[in-house]
Amino acid sequence: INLQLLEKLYNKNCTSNKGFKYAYGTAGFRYNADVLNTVMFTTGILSVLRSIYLQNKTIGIMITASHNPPQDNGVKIVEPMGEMLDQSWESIATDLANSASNSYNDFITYLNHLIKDKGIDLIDTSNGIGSVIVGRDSRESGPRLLETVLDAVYCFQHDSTERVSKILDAGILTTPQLHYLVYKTNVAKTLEKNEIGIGCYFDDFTRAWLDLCELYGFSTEHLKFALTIDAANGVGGFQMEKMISLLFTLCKTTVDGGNSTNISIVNNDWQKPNLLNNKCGADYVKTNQCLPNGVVSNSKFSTGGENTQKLNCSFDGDADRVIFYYQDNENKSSFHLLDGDRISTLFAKFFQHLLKESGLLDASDNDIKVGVVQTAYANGNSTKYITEVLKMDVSCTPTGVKHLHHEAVEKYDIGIYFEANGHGTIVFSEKIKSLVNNSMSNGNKALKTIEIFTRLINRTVGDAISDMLGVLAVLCILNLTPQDWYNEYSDLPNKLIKVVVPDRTVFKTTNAERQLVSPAGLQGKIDELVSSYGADSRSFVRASGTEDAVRVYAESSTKEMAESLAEKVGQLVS
Ligand code: NG1
Ligand code: ZN
Repeated sequence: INLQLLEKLYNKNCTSNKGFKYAYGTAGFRYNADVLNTVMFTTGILSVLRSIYLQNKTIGIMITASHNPPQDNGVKIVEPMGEMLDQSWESIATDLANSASNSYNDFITYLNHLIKDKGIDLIDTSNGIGSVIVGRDSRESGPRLLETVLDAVYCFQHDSTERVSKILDAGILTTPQLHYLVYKTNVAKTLEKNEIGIGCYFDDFTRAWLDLCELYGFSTEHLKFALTIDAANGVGGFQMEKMISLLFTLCKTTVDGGNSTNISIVNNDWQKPNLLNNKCGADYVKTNQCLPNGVVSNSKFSTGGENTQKLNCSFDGDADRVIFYYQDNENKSSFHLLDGDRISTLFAKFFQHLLKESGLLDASDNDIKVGVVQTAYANGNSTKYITEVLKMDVSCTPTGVKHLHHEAVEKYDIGIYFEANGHGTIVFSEKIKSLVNNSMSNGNKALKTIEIFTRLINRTVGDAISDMLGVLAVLCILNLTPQDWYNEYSDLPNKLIKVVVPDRTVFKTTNAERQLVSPAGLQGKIDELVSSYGADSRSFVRASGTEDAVRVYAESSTKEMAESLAEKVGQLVS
Protein backbone atom coordinates (compact mmCIF):
# COMPACT_ATOMS: atom_id res chain seq x y z
CA ILE A 1 0.00 0.00 0.00
CA ASN A 2 1.34 3.44 -0.87
CA LEU A 3 0.82 5.42 2.36
CA GLN A 4 1.46 8.82 0.87
CA LEU A 5 -1.11 8.20 -1.78
CA LEU A 6 -3.49 6.68 0.75
CA GLU A 7 -3.42 9.80 2.90
CA LYS A 8 -3.87 12.06 -0.09
CA LEU A 9 -6.81 10.07 -1.44
CA TYR A 10 -8.32 9.69 2.04
CA ASN A 11 -8.30 13.47 2.33
CA LYS A 12 -9.89 13.77 -1.09
CA ASN A 13 -12.66 11.24 -0.44
CA CYS A 14 -13.31 10.89 3.28
CA THR A 15 -13.62 14.34 4.75
CA SER A 16 -17.00 15.54 3.49
CA ASN A 17 -19.15 13.94 6.19
CA LYS A 18 -16.96 13.28 9.18
CA GLY A 19 -18.50 11.38 12.07
CA PHE A 20 -21.26 9.70 10.06
CA LYS A 21 -22.05 6.21 11.44
CA TYR A 22 -22.29 3.47 8.81
CA ALA A 23 -23.69 -0.06 9.15
CA TYR A 24 -23.54 -2.99 6.73
CA GLY A 25 -27.28 -3.83 6.59
CA THR A 26 -29.56 -6.41 4.96
CA ALA A 27 -28.07 -5.55 1.57
CA GLY A 28 -24.77 -3.78 2.22
CA PHE A 29 -24.42 -0.05 2.90
CA ARG A 30 -27.36 2.01 1.69
CA TYR A 31 -27.86 5.74 2.27
CA ASN A 32 -28.46 9.06 0.58
CA ALA A 33 -25.74 9.27 -2.09
CA ASP A 34 -24.33 12.48 -0.52
CA VAL A 35 -22.95 10.65 2.51
CA LEU A 36 -21.46 7.65 0.74
CA ASN A 37 -17.96 8.75 -0.27
CA THR A 38 -16.17 7.55 2.85
CA VAL A 39 -17.77 4.14 2.77
CA MET A 40 -17.10 3.77 -0.96
CA PHE A 41 -13.43 4.44 -0.30
CA THR A 42 -13.19 1.95 2.57
CA THR A 43 -15.19 -0.68 0.67
CA GLY A 44 -12.73 -0.34 -2.21
CA ILE A 45 -9.84 -0.88 0.22
CA LEU A 46 -11.57 -3.81 1.92
CA SER A 47 -12.39 -5.61 -1.31
CA VAL A 48 -8.73 -5.63 -2.38
CA LEU A 49 -7.74 -6.95 1.05
CA ARG A 50 -10.44 -9.62 0.85
CA SER A 51 -9.18 -10.62 -2.59
CA ILE A 52 -5.57 -10.97 -1.41
CA TYR A 53 -6.80 -12.78 1.73
CA LEU A 54 -8.60 -15.30 -0.52
CA GLN A 55 -5.45 -16.06 -2.55
CA ASN A 56 -6.16 -13.46 -5.17
CA LYS A 57 -9.65 -14.62 -6.09
CA THR A 58 -11.69 -11.91 -7.78
CA ILE A 59 -14.09 -9.97 -5.55
CA GLY A 60 -17.09 -7.96 -6.77
CA ILE A 61 -18.33 -4.52 -5.79
CA MET A 62 -21.86 -3.49 -6.75
CA ILE A 63 -22.88 0.14 -6.48
CA THR A 64 -26.68 0.20 -6.22
CA ALA A 65 -29.60 1.05 -3.98
CA SER A 66 -31.99 -1.39 -5.65
CA HIS A 67 -35.62 -0.24 -5.23
CA ASN A 68 -34.77 2.84 -3.16
CA PRO A 69 -35.52 6.34 -4.53
CA PRO A 70 -33.11 7.98 -7.04
CA GLN A 71 -31.27 10.15 -4.50
CA ASP A 72 -30.07 7.06 -2.59
CA ASN A 73 -27.23 4.75 -3.45
CA GLY A 74 -25.30 1.95 -1.80
CA VAL A 75 -22.57 -0.59 -2.09
CA LYS A 76 -22.13 -4.27 -1.39
CA ILE A 77 -19.30 -6.76 -1.71
CA VAL A 78 -19.67 -10.00 -3.68
CA GLU A 79 -17.69 -13.14 -2.83
CA PRO A 80 -15.72 -15.18 -5.41
CA MET A 81 -18.46 -17.71 -6.13
CA GLY A 82 -21.02 -14.93 -6.46
CA GLU A 83 -22.42 -15.10 -2.93
CA MET A 84 -23.02 -12.22 -0.53
CA LEU A 85 -20.08 -11.10 1.64
CA ASP A 86 -19.12 -13.56 4.40
CA GLN A 87 -21.06 -12.47 7.49
CA SER A 88 -17.98 -12.24 9.71
CA TRP A 89 -16.58 -9.58 7.36
CA GLU A 90 -19.73 -7.45 7.50
CA SER A 91 -18.75 -6.04 10.89
CA ILE A 92 -15.20 -5.47 9.59
CA ALA A 93 -16.66 -3.47 6.70
CA THR A 94 -18.68 -1.43 9.20
CA ASP A 95 -15.73 -0.85 11.55
CA LEU A 96 -13.37 0.15 8.74
CA ALA A 97 -15.91 2.66 7.40
CA ASN A 98 -16.54 4.15 10.85
CA SER A 99 -12.85 4.42 11.66
CA ALA A 100 -12.35 6.38 8.42
CA SER A 101 -15.34 8.49 9.29
CA ASN A 102 -13.66 9.42 12.61
CA SER A 103 -10.16 10.38 11.48
CA TYR A 104 -7.22 9.37 9.33
CA ASN A 105 -5.38 8.12 12.40
CA ASP A 106 -8.24 5.87 13.45
CA PHE A 107 -8.48 4.59 9.90
CA ILE A 108 -4.78 3.71 9.66
CA THR A 109 -4.82 2.12 13.12
CA TYR A 110 -7.80 -0.07 12.24
CA LEU A 111 -6.39 -0.89 8.81
CA ASN A 112 -3.07 -2.03 10.30
CA HIS A 113 -4.87 -4.08 12.92
CA LEU A 114 -7.00 -5.74 10.22
CA ILE A 115 -4.04 -6.55 7.96
CA LYS A 116 -2.17 -8.05 10.89
CA ASP A 117 -5.16 -9.87 12.37
CA LYS A 118 -6.01 -11.56 9.05
CA GLY A 119 -2.38 -12.21 8.17
CA ILE A 120 -2.69 -10.39 4.85
CA ASP A 121 0.68 -10.17 3.14
CA LEU A 122 1.08 -6.93 1.20
CA ILE A 123 4.84 -7.27 0.80
CA ASP A 124 5.23 -10.69 -0.78
CA THR A 125 2.87 -10.41 -3.72
CA SER A 126 3.76 -13.73 -5.29
CA ASN A 127 0.21 -14.97 -4.64
CA GLY A 128 -1.20 -11.96 -6.43
CA ILE A 129 -1.99 -8.34 -5.78
CA GLY A 130 -5.77 -8.39 -5.57
CA SER A 131 -8.44 -8.38 -8.22
CA VAL A 132 -11.78 -6.58 -8.15
CA ILE A 133 -14.70 -6.17 -10.57
CA VAL A 134 -16.97 -3.21 -10.02
CA GLY A 135 -20.42 -2.65 -11.46
CA ARG A 136 -23.12 -0.03 -10.93
CA ASP A 137 -26.77 0.58 -11.65
CA SER A 138 -28.06 3.58 -13.61
CA ARG A 139 -28.16 6.12 -10.78
CA GLU A 140 -26.80 9.62 -11.35
CA SER A 141 -24.39 9.34 -8.42
CA GLY A 142 -22.93 6.09 -9.82
CA PRO A 143 -19.97 7.52 -11.80
CA ARG A 144 -18.89 9.77 -8.92
CA LEU A 145 -19.00 6.89 -6.41
CA LEU A 146 -17.18 4.64 -8.85
CA GLU A 147 -14.31 7.18 -9.00
CA THR A 148 -13.96 6.90 -5.23
CA VAL A 149 -13.74 3.11 -5.43
CA LEU A 150 -11.11 3.41 -8.18
CA ASP A 151 -9.12 5.84 -6.01
CA ALA A 152 -9.16 3.30 -3.18
CA VAL A 153 -7.88 0.48 -5.36
CA TYR A 154 -5.22 2.78 -6.77
CA CYS A 155 -3.69 3.07 -3.26
CA PHE A 156 -2.47 -0.50 -3.64
CA GLN A 157 0.72 0.27 -5.54
CA HIS A 158 2.79 -2.79 -5.07
CA ASP A 159 6.22 -1.68 -6.21
CA SER A 160 8.15 1.18 -7.71
CA THR A 161 6.87 0.38 -11.18
CA GLU A 162 3.44 1.44 -9.90
CA ARG A 163 2.00 -2.00 -10.36
CA VAL A 164 -1.49 -1.64 -8.85
CA SER A 165 -4.21 -4.11 -7.95
CA LYS A 166 -6.32 -5.19 -10.83
CA ILE A 167 -9.72 -3.57 -11.20
CA LEU A 168 -12.21 -4.15 -13.95
CA ASP A 169 -14.90 -1.51 -14.39
CA ALA A 170 -17.77 -3.61 -15.74
CA GLY A 171 -19.92 -0.53 -16.32
CA ILE A 172 -23.69 -0.34 -15.91
CA LEU A 173 -25.18 -3.74 -15.28
CA THR A 174 -27.72 -5.50 -13.09
CA THR A 175 -26.76 -6.75 -9.64
CA PRO A 176 -27.19 -10.42 -10.63
CA GLN A 177 -25.08 -9.87 -13.77
CA LEU A 178 -22.25 -8.61 -11.56
CA HIS A 179 -22.60 -11.62 -9.24
CA TYR A 180 -22.54 -13.95 -12.23
CA LEU A 181 -19.54 -12.22 -13.80
CA VAL A 182 -17.56 -12.52 -10.57
CA TYR A 183 -18.41 -16.22 -10.35
CA LYS A 184 -17.50 -16.89 -13.98
CA THR A 185 -14.25 -14.95 -13.66
CA ASN A 186 -13.13 -17.13 -10.75
CA VAL A 187 -14.13 -20.31 -12.56
CA ALA A 188 -12.21 -19.14 -15.64
CA LYS A 189 -9.20 -18.31 -13.46
CA THR A 190 -9.04 -21.83 -12.06
CA LEU A 191 -9.17 -23.06 -15.65
CA GLU A 192 -6.32 -20.60 -16.33
CA LYS A 193 -8.30 -18.82 -18.96
CA ASN A 194 -8.02 -15.16 -19.65
CA GLU A 195 -10.37 -12.52 -18.37
CA ILE A 196 -13.96 -12.79 -19.45
CA GLY A 197 -16.56 -10.09 -19.99
CA ILE A 198 -20.29 -9.81 -19.42
CA GLY A 199 -20.82 -11.54 -22.76
CA CYS A 200 -20.66 -14.81 -20.79
CA TYR A 201 -23.92 -13.90 -19.08
CA PHE A 202 -25.79 -13.52 -22.35
CA ASP A 203 -24.14 -16.58 -23.89
CA ASP A 204 -25.02 -18.87 -20.99
CA PHE A 205 -28.61 -17.77 -20.41
CA THR A 206 -29.61 -17.51 -24.07
CA ARG A 207 -28.08 -20.95 -24.67
CA ALA A 208 -30.18 -22.46 -21.86
CA TRP A 209 -33.37 -20.75 -23.07
CA LEU A 210 -32.84 -21.87 -26.65
CA ASP A 211 -32.14 -25.44 -25.49
CA LEU A 212 -35.54 -25.45 -23.78
CA CYS A 213 -37.23 -23.98 -26.85
CA GLU A 214 -35.76 -26.76 -28.90
CA LEU A 215 -36.66 -29.50 -26.43
CA TYR A 216 -40.30 -28.42 -26.14
CA GLY A 217 -40.89 -26.86 -29.53
CA PHE A 218 -41.81 -23.40 -28.32
CA SER A 219 -40.07 -20.30 -29.54
CA THR A 220 -39.39 -16.86 -28.20
CA GLU A 221 -41.65 -15.19 -30.74
CA HIS A 222 -44.43 -17.70 -30.33
CA LEU A 223 -44.86 -17.62 -26.60
CA LYS A 224 -48.45 -18.08 -25.54
CA PHE A 225 -48.35 -14.72 -23.82
CA ALA A 226 -48.08 -11.10 -24.69
CA LEU A 227 -45.62 -10.06 -22.02
CA THR A 228 -45.07 -6.49 -20.85
CA ILE A 229 -41.97 -5.90 -18.76
CA ASP A 230 -41.89 -2.87 -16.46
CA ALA A 231 -38.17 -2.17 -16.06
CA ALA A 232 -38.59 0.46 -13.26
CA ASN A 233 -36.62 2.87 -15.49
CA GLY A 234 -33.52 1.02 -14.35
CA VAL A 235 -30.67 -0.99 -15.75
CA GLY A 236 -32.77 -4.16 -16.18
CA GLY A 237 -34.51 -2.65 -19.20
CA PHE A 238 -31.55 -2.19 -21.45
CA GLN A 239 -29.94 -5.47 -20.40
CA MET A 240 -33.24 -7.21 -21.16
CA GLU A 241 -33.34 -5.47 -24.53
CA LYS A 242 -29.94 -6.96 -25.34
CA MET A 243 -31.14 -10.36 -24.20
CA ILE A 244 -34.30 -10.20 -26.31
CA SER A 245 -32.46 -9.15 -29.43
CA LEU A 246 -30.04 -12.05 -28.96
CA LEU A 247 -32.87 -14.49 -28.40
CA PHE A 248 -34.55 -13.42 -31.60
CA THR A 249 -31.36 -13.45 -33.63
CA LEU A 250 -30.34 -16.86 -32.38
CA CYS A 251 -33.76 -18.48 -32.44
CA LYS A 252 -33.72 -21.08 -35.16
CA THR A 253 -37.47 -21.14 -35.66
CA THR A 254 -37.70 -17.51 -36.71
CA VAL A 255 -40.93 -16.68 -38.45
CA ASP A 256 -41.79 -13.47 -40.34
CA GLY A 257 -38.35 -11.99 -39.93
CA GLY A 258 -38.45 -12.74 -36.23
CA ASN A 259 -39.50 -9.35 -34.94
CA SER A 260 -41.94 -10.10 -32.24
CA THR A 261 -44.55 -7.91 -30.69
CA ASN A 262 -45.24 -10.30 -27.86
CA ILE A 263 -42.55 -9.02 -25.51
CA SER A 264 -42.42 -5.31 -24.83
CA ILE A 265 -40.53 -3.23 -22.31
CA VAL A 266 -42.06 -0.17 -20.67
CA ASN A 267 -40.56 2.23 -18.10
CA ASN A 268 -37.29 1.81 -19.91
CA ASP A 269 -36.00 5.40 -19.44
CA TRP A 270 -32.88 4.33 -17.57
CA GLN A 271 -31.03 7.37 -18.89
CA LYS A 272 -33.33 9.62 -16.87
CA PRO A 273 -32.21 8.65 -13.35
CA ASN A 274 -34.87 10.76 -11.64
CA LEU A 275 -37.55 8.40 -12.98
CA LEU A 276 -35.96 5.33 -11.37
CA ASN A 277 -38.50 3.31 -9.31
CA ASN A 278 -40.90 6.23 -9.58
CA LYS A 279 -44.46 4.85 -9.51
CA CYS A 280 -43.18 1.71 -11.14
CA GLY A 281 -41.05 -1.34 -10.47
CA ALA A 282 -41.51 -4.48 -8.42
CA ASP A 283 -41.53 -2.83 -5.01
CA TYR A 284 -44.16 -0.27 -6.03
CA VAL A 285 -46.45 -2.92 -7.52
CA LYS A 286 -46.07 -5.33 -4.59
CA THR A 287 -46.63 -2.64 -1.96
CA ASN A 288 -49.52 -0.87 -3.66
CA GLN A 289 -51.03 -3.96 -5.30
CA CYS A 290 -51.87 -2.05 -8.46
CA LEU A 291 -50.57 -1.55 -12.00
CA PRO A 292 -47.46 0.66 -12.33
CA ASN A 293 -47.33 3.77 -14.47
CA GLY A 294 -47.08 2.88 -18.12
CA VAL A 295 -48.83 -0.47 -17.93
CA VAL A 296 -52.42 -0.32 -19.08
CA SER A 297 -55.06 -2.64 -17.76
CA ASN A 298 -55.59 -5.60 -20.01
CA SER A 299 -59.15 -4.72 -20.85
CA LYS A 300 -59.08 -6.88 -23.96
CA PHE A 301 -58.01 -9.80 -21.89
CA SER A 302 -59.30 -12.95 -23.44
CA THR A 303 -59.27 -16.33 -21.79
CA GLY A 304 -59.28 -18.36 -24.97
CA GLY A 305 -57.14 -18.76 -28.02
CA GLU A 306 -53.43 -18.64 -28.64
CA ASN A 307 -51.44 -15.46 -28.18
CA THR A 308 -54.23 -13.61 -26.44
CA GLN A 309 -53.01 -14.16 -22.91
CA LYS A 310 -51.57 -11.00 -21.39
CA LEU A 311 -49.11 -11.09 -18.58
CA ASN A 312 -47.03 -8.33 -17.03
CA CYS A 313 -43.99 -8.33 -14.85
CA SER A 314 -42.00 -5.70 -12.98
CA PHE A 315 -38.29 -5.65 -12.21
CA ASP A 316 -36.79 -3.52 -9.47
CA GLY A 317 -34.11 -0.85 -10.01
CA ASP A 318 -31.17 -3.26 -10.18
CA ALA A 319 -33.15 -6.19 -11.63
CA ASP A 320 -32.69 -8.73 -8.88
CA ARG A 321 -36.41 -8.92 -8.14
CA VAL A 322 -39.33 -9.77 -10.39
CA ILE A 323 -43.05 -10.10 -9.77
CA PHE A 324 -45.85 -10.88 -12.23
CA TYR A 325 -49.47 -9.67 -12.43
CA TYR A 326 -52.45 -9.22 -14.66
CA GLN A 327 -55.63 -7.20 -14.48
CA ASP A 328 -58.56 -8.28 -16.57
CA ASN A 329 -60.46 -4.98 -16.64
CA GLU A 330 -60.34 -1.39 -15.42
CA ASN A 331 -61.61 -2.40 -12.03
CA LYS A 332 -58.78 -2.39 -9.50
CA SER A 333 -60.27 -5.38 -7.70
CA SER A 334 -59.50 -7.46 -10.77
CA PHE A 335 -55.77 -6.91 -10.23
CA HIS A 336 -54.06 -10.25 -9.66
CA LEU A 337 -50.60 -10.34 -8.17
CA LEU A 338 -48.24 -13.25 -8.82
CA ASP A 339 -45.51 -12.41 -6.33
CA GLY A 340 -42.44 -14.19 -4.99
CA ASP A 341 -44.58 -16.71 -3.08
CA ARG A 342 -46.35 -17.63 -6.31
CA ILE A 343 -43.06 -17.96 -8.17
CA SER A 344 -41.87 -20.37 -5.45
CA THR A 345 -45.04 -22.44 -5.60
CA LEU A 346 -44.92 -22.59 -9.40
CA PHE A 347 -41.30 -23.80 -9.40
CA ALA A 348 -42.08 -26.23 -6.54
CA LYS A 349 -44.94 -27.80 -8.48
CA PHE A 350 -42.77 -27.93 -11.61
CA PHE A 351 -39.80 -29.67 -10.03
CA GLN A 352 -42.04 -32.10 -8.22
CA HIS A 353 -43.54 -33.02 -11.59
CA LEU A 354 -40.12 -33.28 -13.28
CA LEU A 355 -38.66 -35.46 -10.55
CA LYS A 356 -41.59 -37.86 -10.83
CA GLU A 357 -41.16 -38.03 -14.59
CA SER A 358 -37.39 -38.38 -14.39
CA GLY A 359 -37.44 -41.69 -12.53
CA LEU A 360 -34.84 -40.34 -10.10
CA LEU A 361 -37.24 -40.83 -7.19
CA ASP A 362 -37.59 -44.56 -7.93
CA ALA A 363 -34.17 -45.36 -6.52
CA SER A 364 -34.79 -44.79 -2.82
CA ASP A 365 -31.10 -44.47 -2.02
CA ASN A 366 -31.02 -41.30 -4.12
CA ASP A 367 -32.86 -39.55 -1.26
CA ILE A 368 -33.41 -36.29 -3.12
CA LYS A 369 -34.49 -33.41 -0.92
CA VAL A 370 -36.64 -30.74 -2.55
CA GLY A 371 -38.00 -27.84 -0.56
CA VAL A 372 -39.01 -24.22 -0.42
CA VAL A 373 -37.46 -21.54 1.79
CA GLN A 374 -39.62 -18.58 2.80
CA THR A 375 -39.61 -15.74 5.31
CA ALA A 376 -42.31 -14.69 7.76
CA TYR A 377 -43.66 -12.36 5.02
CA ALA A 378 -44.76 -15.33 2.89
CA ASN A 379 -48.52 -15.50 2.65
CA GLY A 380 -49.89 -18.11 5.06
CA ASN A 381 -51.87 -19.76 2.29
CA SER A 382 -48.76 -20.22 0.14
CA THR A 383 -47.14 -22.13 3.02
CA LYS A 384 -50.32 -24.19 3.45
CA TYR A 385 -50.44 -24.95 -0.28
CA ILE A 386 -46.83 -26.18 -0.33
CA THR A 387 -47.18 -28.38 2.73
CA GLU A 388 -50.78 -29.61 2.30
CA VAL A 389 -51.33 -29.72 -1.47
CA LEU A 390 -47.82 -30.29 -2.83
CA LYS A 391 -46.79 -32.07 0.37
CA MET A 392 -43.34 -30.55 0.24
CA ASP A 393 -41.00 -29.29 2.90
CA VAL A 394 -40.94 -25.56 3.80
CA SER A 395 -38.43 -23.75 5.99
CA CYS A 396 -38.63 -20.23 7.30
CA THR A 397 -35.62 -17.94 7.82
CA PRO A 398 -35.08 -14.31 8.82
CA THR A 399 -35.50 -11.63 6.12
CA GLY A 400 -32.66 -11.07 3.65
CA VAL A 401 -31.68 -13.37 0.80
CA LYS A 402 -28.36 -14.29 2.40
CA HIS A 403 -30.36 -16.23 5.02
CA LEU A 404 -32.66 -17.89 2.49
CA HIS A 405 -29.82 -18.78 0.14
CA HIS A 406 -27.83 -20.36 2.95
CA GLU A 407 -30.78 -22.44 4.14
CA ALA A 408 -31.60 -23.59 0.58
CA VAL A 409 -28.00 -24.71 0.03
CA GLU A 410 -27.73 -26.42 3.42
CA LYS A 411 -31.02 -28.28 3.41
CA TYR A 412 -32.00 -29.20 -0.12
CA ASP A 413 -30.80 -30.76 -3.37
CA ILE A 414 -33.27 -28.54 -5.17
CA GLY A 415 -33.83 -25.54 -2.91
CA ILE A 416 -36.35 -22.98 -4.12
CA TYR A 417 -36.32 -19.67 -2.30
CA PHE A 418 -38.12 -16.40 -2.92
CA GLU A 419 -38.96 -13.51 -0.66
CA ALA A 420 -42.58 -12.44 -1.14
CA ASN A 421 -41.24 -9.29 -2.85
CA GLY A 422 -39.87 -11.36 -5.75
CA HIS A 423 -36.21 -11.74 -4.80
CA GLY A 424 -35.02 -15.31 -5.08
CA THR A 425 -33.60 -18.17 -7.08
CA ILE A 426 -33.21 -21.94 -7.13
CA VAL A 427 -30.09 -23.74 -5.95
CA PHE A 428 -29.12 -27.20 -7.13
CA SER A 429 -26.76 -29.39 -5.12
CA GLU A 430 -23.75 -31.08 -6.70
CA LYS A 431 -25.48 -34.36 -5.90
CA ILE A 432 -28.59 -33.65 -7.99
CA LYS A 433 -26.45 -32.27 -10.81
CA SER A 434 -24.37 -35.42 -11.00
CA LEU A 435 -27.43 -37.71 -10.65
CA VAL A 436 -29.00 -35.86 -13.57
CA ASN A 437 -25.86 -35.87 -15.69
CA ASN A 438 -25.18 -39.54 -15.05
CA SER A 439 -28.65 -40.66 -16.08
CA MET A 440 -29.25 -38.25 -18.93
CA SER A 441 -27.99 -40.39 -21.77
CA ASN A 442 -31.25 -42.36 -21.91
CA GLY A 443 -33.07 -39.49 -23.63
CA ASN A 444 -35.33 -38.77 -20.66
CA LYS A 445 -36.95 -35.39 -21.32
CA ALA A 446 -37.54 -34.56 -17.66
CA LEU A 447 -33.87 -35.13 -16.83
CA LYS A 448 -32.80 -32.97 -19.74
CA THR A 449 -35.20 -30.26 -18.52
CA ILE A 450 -33.73 -30.29 -15.02
CA GLU A 451 -30.24 -30.07 -16.52
CA ILE A 452 -31.22 -27.04 -18.63
CA PHE A 453 -32.83 -25.35 -15.62
CA THR A 454 -29.58 -25.63 -13.68
CA ARG A 455 -28.20 -23.31 -16.39
CA LEU A 456 -31.27 -21.12 -16.99
CA ILE A 457 -31.49 -20.11 -13.33
CA ASN A 458 -28.80 -17.79 -11.99
CA ARG A 459 -27.09 -19.91 -9.36
CA THR A 460 -25.47 -17.00 -7.58
CA VAL A 461 -28.41 -14.80 -6.57
CA GLY A 462 -31.99 -13.76 -7.43
CA ASP A 463 -32.08 -12.47 -11.00
CA ALA A 464 -35.13 -10.81 -12.57
CA ILE A 465 -34.12 -11.66 -16.15
CA SER A 466 -33.28 -15.29 -15.48
CA ASP A 467 -36.23 -15.85 -13.10
CA MET A 468 -38.56 -14.31 -15.66
CA LEU A 469 -37.33 -16.67 -18.37
CA GLY A 470 -37.70 -19.55 -15.91
CA VAL A 471 -41.32 -18.66 -15.13
CA LEU A 472 -42.21 -18.24 -18.82
CA ALA A 473 -40.67 -21.62 -19.59
CA VAL A 474 -42.61 -23.35 -16.78
CA LEU A 475 -45.90 -21.83 -17.92
CA CYS A 476 -45.21 -23.04 -21.48
CA ILE A 477 -44.08 -26.52 -20.43
CA LEU A 478 -46.92 -27.16 -17.97
CA ASN A 479 -49.33 -25.46 -20.37
CA LEU A 480 -50.63 -23.08 -17.73
CA THR A 481 -52.33 -19.74 -18.30
CA PRO A 482 -51.67 -16.89 -15.87
CA GLN A 483 -55.15 -17.59 -14.42
CA ASP A 484 -54.33 -21.26 -13.89
CA TRP A 485 -51.23 -20.17 -12.05
CA TYR A 486 -53.19 -17.69 -9.97
CA ASN A 487 -55.95 -20.18 -9.16
CA GLU A 488 -53.65 -22.75 -7.54
CA TYR A 489 -54.48 -21.17 -4.18
CA SER A 490 -55.93 -17.91 -2.91
CA ASP A 491 -53.90 -15.45 -0.87
CA LEU A 492 -54.98 -14.57 2.62
CA PRO A 493 -55.76 -10.85 2.75
CA ASN A 494 -52.75 -9.09 4.26
CA LYS A 495 -51.36 -5.70 5.15
CA LEU A 496 -47.78 -4.48 5.62
CA ILE A 497 -47.21 -1.13 7.28
CA LYS A 498 -44.22 0.88 8.48
CA VAL A 499 -44.15 2.51 11.90
CA VAL A 500 -41.54 5.11 12.73
CA VAL A 501 -40.32 4.71 16.31
CA PRO A 502 -37.71 6.60 18.37
CA ASP A 503 -35.31 3.61 18.50
CA ARG A 504 -35.95 0.58 16.33
CA THR A 505 -33.00 -1.35 17.78
CA VAL A 506 -35.06 -2.23 20.89
CA PHE A 507 -37.18 -4.55 18.70
CA LYS A 508 -35.49 -7.93 18.96
CA THR A 509 -36.93 -11.12 17.52
CA THR A 510 -36.67 -14.88 17.64
CA ASN A 511 -38.17 -17.85 15.73
CA ALA A 512 -37.24 -16.51 12.25
CA GLU A 513 -38.46 -13.05 13.26
CA ARG A 514 -41.99 -14.24 13.97
CA GLN A 515 -41.87 -13.36 17.68
CA LEU A 516 -40.53 -10.44 19.70
CA VAL A 517 -38.34 -11.02 22.71
CA SER A 518 -37.93 -7.31 23.35
CA PRO A 519 -39.53 -4.94 24.36
CA ALA A 520 -40.65 -7.17 27.21
CA GLY A 521 -44.34 -7.99 27.28
CA LEU A 522 -45.16 -6.70 23.81
CA GLN A 523 -45.41 -10.13 22.15
CA GLY A 524 -48.04 -11.21 24.72
CA LYS A 525 -50.19 -8.22 23.80
CA ILE A 526 -49.80 -8.94 20.07
CA ASP A 527 -50.79 -12.59 20.61
CA GLU A 528 -53.87 -11.54 22.52
CA LEU A 529 -54.92 -9.17 19.78
CA VAL A 530 -54.27 -11.73 17.02
CA SER A 531 -56.36 -14.39 18.76
CA SER A 532 -59.34 -12.03 18.83
CA TYR A 533 -59.24 -11.89 14.99
CA GLY A 534 -59.94 -15.60 14.48
CA ALA A 535 -58.20 -18.68 13.20
CA ASP A 536 -56.59 -17.44 9.98
CA SER A 537 -54.97 -14.43 11.61
CA ARG A 538 -51.29 -13.78 12.11
CA SER A 539 -49.18 -10.72 12.81
CA PHE A 540 -45.54 -10.02 13.57
CA VAL A 541 -43.26 -7.05 14.13
CA ARG A 542 -39.59 -6.55 13.26
CA ALA A 543 -37.14 -3.69 12.74
CA SER A 544 -36.30 -3.03 9.09
CA GLY A 545 -32.70 -3.65 8.09
CA THR A 546 -32.77 -1.09 5.29
CA GLU A 547 -34.94 1.73 6.62
CA ASP A 548 -35.26 3.55 9.92
CA ALA A 549 -38.63 2.02 10.78
CA VAL A 550 -40.40 -0.98 12.23
CA ARG A 551 -42.47 -3.19 9.92
CA VAL A 552 -45.82 -4.62 10.98
CA TYR A 553 -47.31 -7.46 8.96
CA ALA A 554 -50.84 -8.80 9.45
CA GLU A 555 -52.95 -11.45 7.78
CA SER A 556 -56.57 -12.28 8.37
CA SER A 557 -59.61 -13.80 6.70
CA THR A 558 -60.85 -10.51 5.22
CA LYS A 559 -59.09 -7.41 3.88
CA GLU A 560 -60.79 -5.22 6.48
CA MET A 561 -59.69 -7.47 9.32
CA ALA A 562 -56.08 -7.66 8.03
CA GLU A 563 -55.96 -3.86 7.81
CA SER A 564 -57.50 -3.36 11.21
CA LEU A 565 -55.16 -5.91 12.79
CA ALA A 566 -52.10 -4.22 11.26
CA GLU A 567 -53.30 -0.86 12.49
CA LYS A 568 -53.97 -2.08 16.03
CA VAL A 569 -50.59 -3.86 16.26
CA GLY A 570 -49.02 -0.68 14.86
CA GLN A 571 -50.58 1.25 17.75
CA LEU A 572 -49.11 -1.21 20.26
CA VAL A 573 -45.68 -0.64 18.71
CA SER A 574 -45.60 3.14 18.54
P1 NG1 B 1 -36.01 -4.86 5.42
O1 NG1 B 1 -35.96 -3.37 5.25
O2 NG1 B 1 -34.99 -5.43 6.37
O3 NG1 B 1 -37.42 -5.32 5.72
C1 NG1 B 1 -36.17 -5.18 2.76
C2 NG1 B 1 -37.09 -6.29 2.33
C3 NG1 B 1 -36.31 -7.58 2.27
C4 NG1 B 1 -35.05 -7.46 1.43
C5 NG1 B 1 -34.27 -6.20 1.78
C6 NG1 B 1 -33.12 -5.92 0.86
C7 NG1 B 1 -39.47 -6.62 2.86
C8 NG1 B 1 -40.51 -6.76 3.92
N1 NG1 B 1 -38.20 -6.45 3.28
O4 NG1 B 1 -35.64 -5.53 4.02
O5 NG1 B 1 -37.15 -8.59 1.82
O6 NG1 B 1 -35.33 -7.55 0.07
O7 NG1 B 1 -35.12 -5.04 1.83
O8 NG1 B 1 -33.46 -5.34 -0.35
O9 NG1 B 1 -39.80 -6.66 1.67
ZN1 ZN C 1 -32.86 -5.09 -6.00
